[in-house]
Amino acid sequence: PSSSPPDIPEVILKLLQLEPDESQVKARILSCLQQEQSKGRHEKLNMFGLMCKMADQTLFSIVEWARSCIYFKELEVSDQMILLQNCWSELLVFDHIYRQMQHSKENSILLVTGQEIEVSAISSQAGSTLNNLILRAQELVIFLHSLQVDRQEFVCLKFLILFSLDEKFLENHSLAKSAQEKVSTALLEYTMCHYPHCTDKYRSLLLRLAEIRSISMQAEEYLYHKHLSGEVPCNNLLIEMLHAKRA
Ligand code: DR9
Repeated sequence: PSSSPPDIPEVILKLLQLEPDESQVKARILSCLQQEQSKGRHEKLNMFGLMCKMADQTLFSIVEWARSCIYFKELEVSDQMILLQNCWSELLVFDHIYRQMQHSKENSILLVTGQEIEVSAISSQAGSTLNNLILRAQELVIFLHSLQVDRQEFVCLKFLILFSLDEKFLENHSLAKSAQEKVSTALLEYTMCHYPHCTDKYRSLLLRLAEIRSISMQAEEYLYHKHLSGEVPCNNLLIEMLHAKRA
């Protein structure tokens, strides 16, 4: 019937199904952080250390999502590693940004744990690099809000970030290439069909990926600096990923 909403491409429906349940992720990470806090007194983490653990656990969830992801799960583990090493920090930044879009408050940020932090509190406690990072992310959130990015588009962008590396760096060129093409085409189709008044939405969305990349590079630099000054707790997946990239 003409009143039913236009179809969503099959591949986007598959990606939507693979989305982890935010409340489950939140519960898992909260209990993980609580365990951390109940350890012996001298092992207790400060605020920064806890935030690192939180980001670390968020990254575990992202890796788990990727491993279940269409196309990605068909790759050899070696290709999977190459893709994840390329984009892990972008996926973290993107996850942060999408959470802020749902939170929809300009003056505070929402953490995966459900904790809300006032931007003014960050301005007073954080140094210039971290402040700048948070502000750049907030600006991107405002822009994406104005573009009215929806969940369908969000899952496509996340997938395109995962496959953003040139296929020449992978064993399985053809799979990576067809994965990129399939989802780009679906995203283009979807935006044209559902936002016909917003003619350039597809291009505007893809152009923002460069800003996410740039924010994630600055975040890696910040984290590496914190690591060198001994502030990041040990056994940290974030630091392992940083080293893998630099190796
Ligand atoms: C590598 C890619 C990682 C991207 C991770 C994106 C998800 C991170 C989610 C949220 C970030 C939470 C920020 C909370 C701020 C808590 C309150 C605060 O301001 O604490 C200050 C404290 C120390 O600040 P500082 O490092 O600037 O040092 C100040 C100096 O001592 C005096 O000049 O900062 C923190 O506790 C920050 C914890 C962040 C740990 C997470 C590691 C992730 C790495 C980079 C985060 C960049 C955020 C990017 C946002 C898009």
